[in-house]
Amino acid sequence: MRDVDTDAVCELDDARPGDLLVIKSGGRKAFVQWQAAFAEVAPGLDVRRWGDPALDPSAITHALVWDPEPGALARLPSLRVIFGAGAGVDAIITDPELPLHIPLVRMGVDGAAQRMGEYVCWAALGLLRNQRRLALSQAAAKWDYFEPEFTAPERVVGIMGLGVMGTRSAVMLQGLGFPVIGWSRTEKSVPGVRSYVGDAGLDGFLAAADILVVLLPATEATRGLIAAPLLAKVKPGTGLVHAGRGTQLVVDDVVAALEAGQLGGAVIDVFEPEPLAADSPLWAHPKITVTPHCASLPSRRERAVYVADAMAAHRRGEELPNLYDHARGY
Ligand code: NDP
Ligand code: OXD
Repeated sequence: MRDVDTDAVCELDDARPGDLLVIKSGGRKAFVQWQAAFAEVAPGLDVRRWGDPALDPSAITHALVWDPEPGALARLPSLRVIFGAGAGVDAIITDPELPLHIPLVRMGVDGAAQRMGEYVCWAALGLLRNQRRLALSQAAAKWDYFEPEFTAPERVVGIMGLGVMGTRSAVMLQGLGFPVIGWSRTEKSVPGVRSYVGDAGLDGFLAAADILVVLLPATEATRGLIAAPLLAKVKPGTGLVHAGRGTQLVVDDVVAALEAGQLGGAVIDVFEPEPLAADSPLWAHPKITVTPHCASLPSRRERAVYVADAMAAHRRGEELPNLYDHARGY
């Protein structure tokens, strides 16, 4: 990942005349913020709203999108690069007509990993100190004195997905005193973090963790992974922090595991579908903290710098950063 300087203004001298970026991320209000961010960091760039009726589709060279309508990207004949508005691009790659020959860049802003690390540390400490119980007691004006059972050095955090988000979270958790282990598809060497690999390493990993943190991408292999068979293998009372994707979680199984005490508590940021329905039982569950897919949301300005910087590098013939790999699925 590139270490983006968010104070930088991109080099515009080499802006290719005719570059035109369309944006579909966050709706109309957000578009105004995107426009302001690009006007500041890349004032030479023509930035338009996705679906602008005045726009000739053949003029569009770049697209920055979260969830384009299926087939829409395939109808842009001059498109050179697709930028995902987030690190996870599952709402883009599910398009059956996605033009596979066009590079798809995942958002790789440095501040995103920092924010995710903060969220994971907050959630792990919240589970350690039973934050949900404290919040419910406060709401009921109840002086519910209890002593936390463990300190951070006594709880092993197991991170599922030791990529950009997982690695930074591991380092930050270690800073709080948590021992950390990780599970990934290929072996990793993060200082102090034992690496468990693939199917063969999963059971040992699950048996060693006291708090599970899910930071996996949405792929066929990870769909429905956090379900009864996996939850049967964790230690009784394990904490769950889920910030990967909602498709990975079988909600009924998680609730059953919480009720049986197999899980001690959960902090969940991502759901399928989003937003989480108002009548979902998860909202009021006494062992679940719900957050609205806000674990890591870098500012539009940071993301505008990243995109403009990548566009400038591409024009100079350099490689695009953080490319989505269609074979791997992330
Ligand atoms: P990376 O691609 O950097 O890392 C993904 C990690 O998952 C890698 O370590 C990879 O292993 C591992 N992995 C993938 N598939 C498997 C598998 N089948 N079995 C075991 N390990 C697997 O992604 P990021 O860290 O940038 O982001 C991860 C995900 O986090 C995103 O896809 C998104 O879903 C979610 N996210 C959520 C946010 C939020 O606000 N809630 C914000 C940002 C991201 P290997 O390295 O060996 O290939
Ligand atoms: C995500 C993101 O992928 O916000 O969830 O980056």
